[in-house]
Amino acid sequence: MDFEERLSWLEKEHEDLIAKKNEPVYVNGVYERYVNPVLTAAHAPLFWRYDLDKETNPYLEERFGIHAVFNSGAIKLDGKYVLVARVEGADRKSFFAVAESEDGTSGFKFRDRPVVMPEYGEPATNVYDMRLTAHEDGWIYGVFCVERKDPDAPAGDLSSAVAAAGIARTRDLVVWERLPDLKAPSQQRNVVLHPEFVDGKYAFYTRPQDGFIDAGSGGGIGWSLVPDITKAEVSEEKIINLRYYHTVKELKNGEGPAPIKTPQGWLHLAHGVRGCASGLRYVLYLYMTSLEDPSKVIAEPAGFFMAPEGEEYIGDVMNVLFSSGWTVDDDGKVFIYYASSDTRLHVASSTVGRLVDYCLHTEPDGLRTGLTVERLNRLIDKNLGK
Ligand code: BGC
Ligand code: BMA
Repeated sequence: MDFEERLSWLEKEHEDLIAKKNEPVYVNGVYERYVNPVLTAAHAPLFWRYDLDKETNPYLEERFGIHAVFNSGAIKLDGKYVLVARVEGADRKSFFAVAESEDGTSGFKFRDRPVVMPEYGEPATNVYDMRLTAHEDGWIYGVFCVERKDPDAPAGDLSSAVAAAGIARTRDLVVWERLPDLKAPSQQRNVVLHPEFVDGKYAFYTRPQDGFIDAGSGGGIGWSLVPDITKAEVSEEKIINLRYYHTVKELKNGEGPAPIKTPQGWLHLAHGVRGCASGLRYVLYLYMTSLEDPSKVIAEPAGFFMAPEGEEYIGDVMNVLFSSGWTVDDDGKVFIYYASSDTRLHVASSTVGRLVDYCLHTEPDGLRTGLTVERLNRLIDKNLGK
């Protein structure tokens, strides 16, 4: 293929990919997965990946490798479904890029340029997993993980890193004002801003951890009130959603996107991690907290809500589902944007009513097998009669 032929082939492939319709698959009544991913590396514009000048790139070779598009923040803005995706280059560095769609399940198209995130302090080695919160103060906040090399790592240790929560705010997802990183007594990942003031303060979901990977004594998802977001500091931190032995969140857990307010309570999507022979397994689970006290758990169904299936198992980091974004429409329709195996981004649909019903009417984990069998028998008794 000569330059022109190859270019029109590339353009056609890219257009077809973006124009692809998406269809829901009805299975368990709680949510529908859609058949096609909504964003992949191949969705990146050609002008991000190729030098399109025949003079300087006669073979039309890729000049900038895009490796993966995954964990995205999500928001409904001016009637559109807008994602702030984690885009990872072939060089393993990730950055943020905004993609928009009219219907929320197909046609996601990246804006021409990635987000230029201002630095705070020591420039970050990597940034990822932005959670968007439309706060009642009028700003849209993006809270994300900022990773820097551990300055205290012994010579030769090239993996030790320090994770902290970066905070930025915007009105349009174009211009970002970077605020100081969240000051905390421990490393932090999966920090999320609650959408409302609580006792007149900003409220953060935190995830204290002993080291860069280990949640260790961190206990679970934390909660911390912060009077001034321009000098955010975790002073008191209480654990509101704990990890337990022999559950889907034995090793680690973390808040997903900012919770959704419902008449019955705050609806939360989170991830749980357990260790197994093949490494870490990440699944998604739901829980609810009280409207009067958003730090008080009022419901948590047993086990996972979504776990990897089919091609979702396979990718750069296998056996991972991760979500940092969902949207709610005025009619209660919910789109859950979840990534599989740190490689691609998918969507599932549900409604606030169905998700709340799932939370309030699926029994909690009794934490031992005997109670699981009792729980199953209660359902069988109801269906078959005693
Ligand atoms: C990766 C993240 C991962 C974290 C902990 C980072 O370097 O970019 O995707 O969650 O390490 O494993
Ligand atoms: C993490 C997250 C994600 C990632 C996951 C699996 O700790 O913060 O970025 O999806 O690990 O690699």
